[in-house]
Amino acid sequence: MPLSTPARIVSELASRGYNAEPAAVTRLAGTPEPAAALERALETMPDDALKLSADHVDSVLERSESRADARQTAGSSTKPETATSDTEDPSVSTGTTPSESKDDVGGAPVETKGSRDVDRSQRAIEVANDMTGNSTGTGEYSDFVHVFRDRYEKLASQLRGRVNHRPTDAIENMSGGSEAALIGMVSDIRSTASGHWLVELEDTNGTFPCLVMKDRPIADLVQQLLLDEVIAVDGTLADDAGILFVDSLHFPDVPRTHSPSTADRHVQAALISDIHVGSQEFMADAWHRFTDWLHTPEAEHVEYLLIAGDMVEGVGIYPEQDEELDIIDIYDQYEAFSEYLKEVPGDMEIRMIPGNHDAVRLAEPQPGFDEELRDIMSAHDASVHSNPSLVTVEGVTVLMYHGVSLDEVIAELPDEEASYEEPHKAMYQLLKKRHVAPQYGGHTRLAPEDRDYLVMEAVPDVFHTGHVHKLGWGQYHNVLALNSGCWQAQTEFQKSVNIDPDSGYAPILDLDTLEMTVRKFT
Ligand code: D5M
Ligand code: FE
Ligand code: ZN
Repeated sequence: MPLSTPARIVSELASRGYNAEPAAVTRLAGTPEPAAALERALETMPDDALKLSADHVDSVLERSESRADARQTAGSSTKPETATSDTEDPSVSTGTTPSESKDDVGGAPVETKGSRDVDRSQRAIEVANDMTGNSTGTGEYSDFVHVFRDRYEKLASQLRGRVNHRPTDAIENMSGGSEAALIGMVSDIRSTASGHWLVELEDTNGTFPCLVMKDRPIADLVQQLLLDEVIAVDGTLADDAGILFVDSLHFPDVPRTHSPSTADRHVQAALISDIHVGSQEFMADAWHRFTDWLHTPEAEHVEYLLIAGDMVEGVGIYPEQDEELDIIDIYDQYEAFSEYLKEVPGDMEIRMIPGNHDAVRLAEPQPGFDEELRDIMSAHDASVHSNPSLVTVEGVTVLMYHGVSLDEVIAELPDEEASYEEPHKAMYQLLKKRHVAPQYGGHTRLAPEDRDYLVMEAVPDVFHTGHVHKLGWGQYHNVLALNSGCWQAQTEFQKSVNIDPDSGYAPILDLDTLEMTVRKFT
């Protein structure tokens, strides 16, 4: 049996009575000859090991790599493709640690301003999924039913090709012991007295209980589940057909074949967020250095500025926030923000979305600002779209989302899947679930609209978030996930919970190659 896919590897291991860490499976799937690698891994597995670990697979692959190297007489070494997908290091040029080019243009002479030589006629920008001005929801129960149904339909259509599913009510009438698959929204996750997982799935016809045995490799996938996300499962019905024993579990996910689009010319975009003007911790000096740099010839290809929310500090966002306010009136904060925006070269195209500190409703999707605020910020002619929005810049589709759900993903999932230190990994989870804020009822508030604007219907080329004030980026199935840091120094709250923000960085994206560099302005 060719072991080309992780699912096959998992079932091969299971048929021989082995468990494996998911990362071990992805490593094996990424080798040129997974079947041989699997054999070697099992042969050399320590007798007392209960589970095939990624480390063990790595050691096996390294041994075969050094053998391959020894055989090689010349040429570059052929590093086996051990790392794949979820655990992959970013393939962007600069790796996970930003290549910090310390800015040296602080106090750049004013005459550098206007030195940019740009041809605006080549620009192209399109926006989709912007619900500003189209809010229809009234928050009635029926609206929630409607929006969840839309979520289900959209995500189920992405899963349909992968399982031969039946609606829950049809499964109830199937005979015991038969194979069955269903697609549903996760409505409950519980562990049973014996440590197995009971996952209840809901579709438009009803709910059905699904049991994931604790000793199956897919049990690890249960740790990655969030309530209200849509998944597919495949398995065997119990004798009384009252429960499904799950053999495989599928996420809507981004296809590995996704091939990102790029711009036709050398042009760049700065992707930032969380400016927090109005806070005592807003780093005005770093901002001045950034905008001064934008006026230099070195930055002449940076023609776009995308801001993923929290333009101002806002008022009444968190308890005792007012003690750290520099500007106490929300409109004054936007007036000040508008002044800071004017420092950005006038020829740059600016697109922004609101965040949880901005003066729009908190529930997502958040519409772009109202007329009054747009008016205040009109000096630079910046456009505001809803949170989230799909902004396509010269062919490159950037999904802009502020990122409030990241707090929840980080709180709920195991550290290796999502942490504040590696915020991009939490973003991978959202890409896998094809939804920017799957779990309803926690931090993330949801405003029901006529459809679920938070579903990722299209696969973006770049996923841009902020909110957690940490800088991190990486590639997930060829999608560049970037969380862009902030322009606010550590607040009292962050001090109290040990959050060390990444402040004053500007990630710069080459739209023609999708390579990223990060510039530091502190
Ligand atoms: O969020 C910045 C980050 O800090 C984000 O991860 C939430 C967290 N944060 C900040 N202040 C608080 C309080 N008071 N309670 C809980 N979590 C908090 P931002 O949206 O910029 O405030
Ligand atoms: Fe913020
Ligand atoms: Zn925020």
